Amino acid sequence: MELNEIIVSRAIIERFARKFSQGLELDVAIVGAGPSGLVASYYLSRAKAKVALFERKMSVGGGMWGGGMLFNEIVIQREAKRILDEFGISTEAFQEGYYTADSVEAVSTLCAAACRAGAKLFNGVSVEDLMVREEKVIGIVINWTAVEMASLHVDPLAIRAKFVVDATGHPAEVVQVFQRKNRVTLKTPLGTFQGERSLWAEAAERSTVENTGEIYPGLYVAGMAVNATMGGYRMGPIFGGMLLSGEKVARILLDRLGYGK
Ligand code: 48F
Repeated sequence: MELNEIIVSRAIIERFARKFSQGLELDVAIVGAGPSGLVASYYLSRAKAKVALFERKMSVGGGMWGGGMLFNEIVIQREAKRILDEFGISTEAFQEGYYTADSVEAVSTLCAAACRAGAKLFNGVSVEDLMVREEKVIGIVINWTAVEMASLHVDPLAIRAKFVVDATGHPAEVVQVFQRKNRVTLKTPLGTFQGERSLWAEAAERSTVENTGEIYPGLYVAGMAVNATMGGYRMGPIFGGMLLSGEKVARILLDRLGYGK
């Protein structure tokens, strides 16, 4: 077979354009492809919701690759083991209620499952703002991370979504930019972005799941962004709460979208 470089270029351009233009109007736009975003996108896509994930970095997985302090093993508590089982990720019992998993196997399997379920993943794309109408979030504003890094003055593009999920982890970047620009009242204890507290694994794992949900009409939080937004604690390298939070936000949104009814 004789290779033609222009066909290679055209194939990339046309296929990407098709994928991108099909993603301009979504049921759910998820910002951040860490564990909570990946899990949420898997459950939503599996139920046939139209979902895309937008990830600033080239690689997905967020803080999961590095386990704890670059020791690439993660810990999951009993309550979340069933999720790893469902994805077919191997776990090993450590002691009563505690399980470990290889972080590379965990991230790569979550990602493959989300893509195969139909989630579209746009890496190297940063969400810099939200699209609003009156008192509701109706989409996201995106640009290439390369544009952001080079501080180029390039206008972004907009994606419409029935629901937006901030799964950006510790910075809860989407919630923060939204509040800064619009001075809105959020569904937090003080109505504003609270910021995360220091390490308390047990309390943090509980509250990250409990408080997963809508923070403003159309805008949801999942994963560590929940605790950052609500003033919860950080949990360190235990990942059950991230998986359960991703599952919970998917369940809430499927209900709101009317899937499975
Ligand atoms: O931080 P991250 O893994 O979020 P998570 O799903 O999980 C948190 C844990 O990794 C860990 C923890 C629990 O053990 O505390 O930190 O809550 O993944 C967040 C992803 O969002 C991307 C970022 O690059 C990362 O991969 N991200 C952040 N801001 C943006 C973004 C943005 N504005 N646009 C696109 N992606």
